[in-house]
Amino acid sequence: MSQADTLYAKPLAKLVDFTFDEKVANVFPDMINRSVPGYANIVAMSGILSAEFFQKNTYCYDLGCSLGASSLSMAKAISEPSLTIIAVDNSQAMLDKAKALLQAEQSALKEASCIDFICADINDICIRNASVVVMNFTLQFIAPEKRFGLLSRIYQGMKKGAILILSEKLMYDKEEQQRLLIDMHHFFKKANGYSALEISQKRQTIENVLLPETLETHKQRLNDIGFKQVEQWFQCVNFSSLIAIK
Ligand code: GEK
Repeated sequence: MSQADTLYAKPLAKLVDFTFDEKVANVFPDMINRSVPGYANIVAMSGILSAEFFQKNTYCYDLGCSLGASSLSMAKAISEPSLTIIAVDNSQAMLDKAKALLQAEQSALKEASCIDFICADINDICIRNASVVVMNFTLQFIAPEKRFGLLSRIYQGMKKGAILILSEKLMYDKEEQQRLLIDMHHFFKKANGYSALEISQKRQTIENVLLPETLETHKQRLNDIGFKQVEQWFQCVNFSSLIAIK
């Protein structure tokens, strides 16, 4: 049901900014697995960590859920009958595809029945009574000036001892470090079958939309907001994941 990502395989007359539309939703699993080093590890670990930190009678959130991979990982890992996972995305195309994939995968349907898919901007939703908040590769698409406010609202909605799993593409202040890590990311994409044209066209369409920050910026902001402990637990090339405990 999910197709190979060939969206940038042919020369495009006009390169428009990347959006999470139906065309992207149709190829998304292939696109993210071939583009994000370590993606599968992060999704799997999101489930493992959520099972350990989940508190009874609280909610789990998956912010920028796309096709629900992280939600499903949590749903499979947390064995709690009262579990509700609130999975939010502002792309209706993504949510339609997420539901269609779950319908097709009958084996996952029962586990996924605890997932409430909500179409909304994560800047506008109320986060409450949360023991697990997962934000895998979504903050990077939020306007930088809104990031502190959004993370503060998430923090306010979390229980004591709750966790935020924050996964992001990183950038580096030092030019030579930045250049090497970008090159290494492109080597990864090339090894996964993307042509030089595909890599170049995708880079041009996404560079105004996906705005990465440094590891230090992420850690400092989470500390400033008040998280008790902030740890980087994973990095593969320039893609990383942090855990922040309230
Ligand atoms: C996964 N977490 O598979 N409000 C809600 N959703 C948003 C917003 C917003 N303001 N901005 C972007 N999105 C997923 C992968 S993809 C990462 C996350 C990527 C959504 C957007 O529609 C898309 O589905 C998702 O965030 C980012 O574990 O494609 O690199």
